[in-house]
Amino acid sequence: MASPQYQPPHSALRTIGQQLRRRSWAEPWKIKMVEPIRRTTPEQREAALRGAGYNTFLLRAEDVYIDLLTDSGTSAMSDWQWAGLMLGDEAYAGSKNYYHLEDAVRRHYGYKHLIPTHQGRGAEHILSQIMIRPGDTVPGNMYFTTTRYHQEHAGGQFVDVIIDEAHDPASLHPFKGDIDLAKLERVLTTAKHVPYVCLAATVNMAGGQPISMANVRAVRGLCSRHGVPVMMDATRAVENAWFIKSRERGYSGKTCAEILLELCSQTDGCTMSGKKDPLVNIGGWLSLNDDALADRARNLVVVYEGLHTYGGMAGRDMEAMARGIEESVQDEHMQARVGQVEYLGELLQSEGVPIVLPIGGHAVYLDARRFYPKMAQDSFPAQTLAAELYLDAGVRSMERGIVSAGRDKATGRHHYPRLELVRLTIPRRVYTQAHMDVVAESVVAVHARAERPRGLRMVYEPEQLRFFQARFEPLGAGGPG
Ligand code: P71
Repeated sequence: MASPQYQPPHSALRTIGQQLRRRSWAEPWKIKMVEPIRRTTPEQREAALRGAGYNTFLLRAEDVYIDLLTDSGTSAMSDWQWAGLMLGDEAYAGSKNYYHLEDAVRRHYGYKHLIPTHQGRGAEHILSQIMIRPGDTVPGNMYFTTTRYHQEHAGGQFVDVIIDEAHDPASLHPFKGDIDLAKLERVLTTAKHVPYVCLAATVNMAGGQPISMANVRAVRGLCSRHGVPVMMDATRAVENAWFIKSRERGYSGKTCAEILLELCSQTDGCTMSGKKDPLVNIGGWLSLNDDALADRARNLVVVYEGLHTYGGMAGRDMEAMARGIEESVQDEHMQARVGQVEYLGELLQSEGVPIVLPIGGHAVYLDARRFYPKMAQDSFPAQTLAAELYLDAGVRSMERGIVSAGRDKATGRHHYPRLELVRLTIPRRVYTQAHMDVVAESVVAVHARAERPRGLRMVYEPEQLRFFQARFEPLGAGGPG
């Protein structure tokens, strides 16, 4: 566990007034069912980490105490969603649950066509296959691993057009997800062919940072002048809507649901991982407004996912997602969800832990470069930090740095991203404030002994999306383990 002299700072630091204000952020639910978790000993964690090749993806979940690997598919469903599971119609074709989902997507996201998929990357695959031709350029506000993979797999080349502030973990820009319009215009005027602009809301790899409505409108205007469609990665668009509501002039009086519809109205379609905002454990979809494109997507979905009225999901999964969408757009839910992430971030910030600012929507990102300023990037500082965190108290996090960035396809050399981060990702409706306090304690303890680890070397590297299965060994004495 964390060092004994450390005291959680929040009670001492917050005035009573601030604490009272916190009360209005209490979760709009109570807990009906619990899932036991267990603490482990340092020896057990050391053995588990060694067995996992110092890669948190390769740990057994039962060896983890507090699991902040991802917010993907880890949400707790409501009783209304669980009741919906019992109403699953498992007909092969035309299940009523598909129509419920279609209705929920149309009402809250506003797109005309719904093509269900097993999860987000299924939608990315189909969108990339129907729109990208070899030699195309696809601009986007920072890459995401699976998104870029499918764009490249279809023969396209991803170009990052996010504002420079997004690459600076200390910049306080309120909308670090924004697209740099000059960068985008340059791509639109010089590239041979741009099939669409990929617009993520929020931007995961930048730290869960939102894009502003003003920027989305400007991107829309620019793309329309060039005749290029805009496709949104809407995986966390409701969280993005919450940030627009709380930060952008003119939006405080609108609901998240209204803002979400406005956001989507500026785009021509979306890919969606239902495992995030929509509060389910599996599922996704592709939405399109164009009839002909939607037909092509439906032709492909039957090859890779399943019939166009289930796309890899069971009827019950679609019902749970339709209901999850309804719950996810409620302001009270979003306030508690983003508020919990902010709570953890503020605890860490008050203890001088280097994190990405502003605090993001789904996670707090630790800045591994500032944890380990002397460690070379090819000794994998963020991977090392994730390993150290697991060793300290059994908290599982995810590397989002050089390992995730992979290698340049042409040169075979590592991509060297400016951001070398570890993500503490908060599942929705799963952990309490006390869990967040324990996590903060552990991070502070690891930060206090930051001079110890020497880094890691990669001893096994998979060809695709290497971060999932790569294995490491500690470098020299004092490394993790
Ligand atoms: C996350 C995930 C899940 C993940 C994916 C790849 C590596 C590690 C973890 C998935 C996303 C996402 C965005 C913005 C598309 C997907 C793919 N995120 N866009 O953050 O965040 O969706 O997992 O349902 O296929 O842990 P999928």
